[in-house]
Amino acid sequence: MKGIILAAAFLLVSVFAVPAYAQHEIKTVDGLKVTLAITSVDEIKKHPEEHPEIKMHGGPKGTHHLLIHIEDEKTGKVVGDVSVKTIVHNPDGSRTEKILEPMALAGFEDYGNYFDFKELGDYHIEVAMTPLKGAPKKAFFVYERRGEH
Ligand SMILES: [Cu+2]
Repeated sequence: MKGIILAAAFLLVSVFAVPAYAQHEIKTVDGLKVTLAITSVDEIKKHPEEHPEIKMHGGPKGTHHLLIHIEDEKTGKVVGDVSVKTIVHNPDGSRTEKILEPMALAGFEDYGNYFDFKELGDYHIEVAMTPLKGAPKKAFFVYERRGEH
């Protein structure tokens, strides 16, 4: 799989709650537009007022907060009734599987959890999505951890 560098996002907080400091990337799969956003816990702690993540999932566990936002490709409607599981293939070859918890941010249903991305290197992230109706879908991302955040 070819890696894509997730560009640091200098966008303002947009219609959904991807934090300004998050690295993010969008993939479209089977009619769903899937956004992955990763924010370091250090950044979250520096800007707690901008980051509702600080109170999520029982507080920051791990080094990074991972958020998935799903929209219908055609209508642009937020899809909030999906079971989302993430399988992370870490740079050292180990795997981390976690259920992403629904998180209501700014009135939208997103999905997230904390992960340990301690090592520099490539994290191959499989996002397995099971909609209430319809077939399960998978989106693949590569998070290239190169520096401090
Ligand atoms: Cu969260």
